[in-house]
Amino acid sequence: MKLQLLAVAALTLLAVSGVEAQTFQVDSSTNFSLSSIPGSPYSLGERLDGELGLPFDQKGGGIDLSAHVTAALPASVAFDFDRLTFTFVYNKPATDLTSLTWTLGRFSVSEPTGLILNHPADGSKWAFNYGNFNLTLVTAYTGFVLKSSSTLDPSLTDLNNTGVFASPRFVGSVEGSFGIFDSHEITVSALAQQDLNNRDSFIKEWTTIQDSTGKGGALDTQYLTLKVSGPVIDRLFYDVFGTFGSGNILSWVADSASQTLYSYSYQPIMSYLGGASLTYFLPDFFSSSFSGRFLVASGDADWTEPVEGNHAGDSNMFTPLTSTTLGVVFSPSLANLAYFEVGGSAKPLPFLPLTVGAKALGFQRLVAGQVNAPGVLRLGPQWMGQELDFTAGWTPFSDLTVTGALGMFVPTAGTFASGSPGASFQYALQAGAKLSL
Ligand SMILES: [Ca+2]
Repeated sequence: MKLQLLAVAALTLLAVSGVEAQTFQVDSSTNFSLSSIPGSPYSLGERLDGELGLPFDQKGGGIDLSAHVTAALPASVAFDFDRLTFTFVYNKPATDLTSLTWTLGRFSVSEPTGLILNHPADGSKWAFNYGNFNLTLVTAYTGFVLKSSSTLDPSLTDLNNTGVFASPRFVGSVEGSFGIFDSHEITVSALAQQDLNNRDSFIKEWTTIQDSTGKGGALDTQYLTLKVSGPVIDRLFYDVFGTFGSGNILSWVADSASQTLYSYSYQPIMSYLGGASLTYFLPDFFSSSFSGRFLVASGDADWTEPVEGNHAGDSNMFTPLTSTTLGVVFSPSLANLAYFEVGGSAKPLPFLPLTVGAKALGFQRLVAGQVNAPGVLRLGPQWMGQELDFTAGWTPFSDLTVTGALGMFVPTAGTFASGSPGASFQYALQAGAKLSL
């Protein structure tokens, strides 16, 4: 499929070259990080991002291509397309319809929160613009993305995937957004994903002996999200959302008909994710901004493992499809978690293109039980710890940005095994440079 797309791209390139101005851009990013155990002790990476844009017309139609090559220590090299799309724009195709945009190829699939799914996939996207109302339909497949550039990790099958390609999942979404009271926006989204991994690789339902080889089950999930955002007063903006998560998950649950009194069966998922944020901009005071954010992801006290751990009844653990970075050091999955964040950023010197920021973070389990973060004990305290993060970004030239981040995490006693490295203090240091070539 990729070869065919490339052939079509090459032909179209010949056909349209000269019609509109094409764009070409290459960025080089170098990143270094150093952190205490249980993170990875150090990493050094170089990434080249290439972008090519070939417009068909002045309405926004055209070919968009972006691809990356990465080389990193500890040793790894990878290449993949992040985006390869053909976009067709039709203005006023019907009465009331301002424009219709059809995108075909590889693009990033996401949802209104950006916290549940953020992943490249191949498929098609229809965007209907009715002026004050926008409707987007997406159908896409993740199984042509290379494993090296995939962050899909909701199931044991995904985590243990040693193949060349990412876990094959079919993703479908419908999203509608409209404006009310001038500047507020309401977004409603329904997202569903179907696990297309080989059924033979799963543990068979009603198996009565617990698996010890790392196998799992099919994980199909759906997410219904309502999000509202807009201004509270001048320069103060809010954002509130709620997601209901459903689906089916293979669970090791009590079964009186089983000789072992337990067996595997698929149980329904009933979960939620909620969030709210406030951001206040003070452009006259060192170009500063201040923000607070709260996220809450449902948990399930009977889960025995961090992934596919349901042990009784429904699964109430929220199950995101891709992971989200919270703290520079500590970044548990959005499952059984209450997350608090306050911070601010400013340009301290008016004559210097330097932005500095600081954030205080707090992490709490919602219910006593399993969370999904390396090394965190299932029976540890509810309040897992707090973190302080400092960031800096400096743009000495328009095509060079230098960034730095330092994070310090103080776990509550008992969150990690007593005496283990990082049980009382963890840190991470990151430095990066991005150059547009
Ligand atoms: Ca349960």
